[in-house]
Amino acid sequence: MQNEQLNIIIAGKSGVGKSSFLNYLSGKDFFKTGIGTPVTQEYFECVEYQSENGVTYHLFDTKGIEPDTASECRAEIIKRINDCDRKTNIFDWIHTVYYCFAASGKRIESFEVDFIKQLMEKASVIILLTKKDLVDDDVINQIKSQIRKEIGDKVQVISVCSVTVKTRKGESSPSGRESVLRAGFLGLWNKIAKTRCHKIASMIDSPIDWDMVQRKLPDDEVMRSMFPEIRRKHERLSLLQFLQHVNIDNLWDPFMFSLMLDQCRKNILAFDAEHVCATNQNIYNSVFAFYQKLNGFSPDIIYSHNSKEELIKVKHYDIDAKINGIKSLQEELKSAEKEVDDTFLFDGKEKEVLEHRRGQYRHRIKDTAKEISRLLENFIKVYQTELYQYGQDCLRDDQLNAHAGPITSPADLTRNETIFYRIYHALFKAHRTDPETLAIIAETLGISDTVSQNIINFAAKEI
Ligand SMILES: Nc1nc2c(ncn2[C@@H]2O[C@H](COP(=O)(O)OP(=O)(O)OP(=O)(O)O)[C@@H](O)[C@H]2O)c(=O)[nH]1
Ligand SMILES: [Mg+2]
Repeated sequence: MQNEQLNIIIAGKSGVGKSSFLNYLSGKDFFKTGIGTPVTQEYFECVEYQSENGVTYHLFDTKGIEPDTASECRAEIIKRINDCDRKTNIFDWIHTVYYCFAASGKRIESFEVDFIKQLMEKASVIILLTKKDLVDDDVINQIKSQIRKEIGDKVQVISVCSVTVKTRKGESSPSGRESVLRAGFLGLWNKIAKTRCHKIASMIDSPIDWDMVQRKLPDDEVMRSMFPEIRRKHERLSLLQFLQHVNIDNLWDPFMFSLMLDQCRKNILAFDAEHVCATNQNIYNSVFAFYQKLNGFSPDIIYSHNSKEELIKVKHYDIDAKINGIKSLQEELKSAEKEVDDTFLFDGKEKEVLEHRRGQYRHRIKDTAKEISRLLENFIKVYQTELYQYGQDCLRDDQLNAHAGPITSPADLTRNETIFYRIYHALFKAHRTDPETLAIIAETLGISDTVSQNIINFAAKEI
């Protein structure tokens, strides 16, 4: 993949520290910041940041959201995401939205919760608790549990401090940047996971080729005059939706349905499940190579093959056998139609038979379409679970390796890492830093060898 870049929008109420955070993240004093009246007045002013590992970040600042401007802000941000996501290159999409709450602020308001939920459908959202230097850990934990309750536990929450200022707790120093940069990967992954399933399913359940239908129209004046209306009405339906749900005029049924079934048959026969799975694997490889570039280590992913099995079931669906069954019903239908046409004085029995045949015919078509849809739905469900799991694996690795690189500030440590760091200090004072004991403590706290070594190195430098 070329042009590897992550595009990120930051949003949140005015004064929560959006611009300050982007300045801290990019290491440039690019955005104006300040207190009092809203500072940032434009949407999507952009700063570019190149990380040491060669990943480009496009960071878009936005105007603060307030209750009275919430709908304008929402519309602007959602529109930008939609516009970018239409591009073919995945690296042009908007991958992540950082939504900021000030840890020192008042409670989270309901208009913000609604907005975040809406954003979560469009991009992956990371919640930043800004100004963490102004509050104690208890407050951070309280806000985190409020977020979990109101927004759900799938959203990542990272607390950050973006500036160096004197506070009543002493001098604050910026922290949280590494975790935020690292979390950017998940936005990219979630986007791919979301779109890829549907793209594969659409190889079978494709849009209807209406031009082809038009070309094949029989030389029948009534049919030709009615065609534009039928097309207009069903233009947006997919093949399987059409086959399952549409009741068109009697005259059209066999003609329309057999053309649609034929398209479906072609799609299934042309569908190369093995090739699709190999392509998936290539996509995983390149995305996880990107992950490695971003994080400095490969994610430890155990691939499953359940979705492949589901795809092979779709491929093995014997559509020809189904179509042959339907064809013989079509013959019966034709002869029932002829019967009605030929009967000059009928007592209604012929019509009854015709209706019955028609019902059978439609029923069989719908059943076939339902079976194929069910196979596809199963595939999508299994595939989404798999992709979600891979994302979770990456997240787990991130947490495990959170400080696989050098540590710059104790404020960056997680809860258990802080415990380890404090125990190390205490043991050091008592001259009891025996490696075996330390290894046991690290393991008990779920801290990897690399990370514990980094903490020890950092603590040793301090002492
Ligand atoms: N103590 C502390 N102050 C911060 C932090 N981040 C930002 N601030 C201060 O908060 C004030 C507002 O910061 P901005 O970055 O301008 O906030 P904003 O969200 O961009 O605000 P608008 O542009 O008005 O929407 C500034 O005075 C910053 O110095 C932080 O982490 N800790
Ligand atoms: Mg601003």
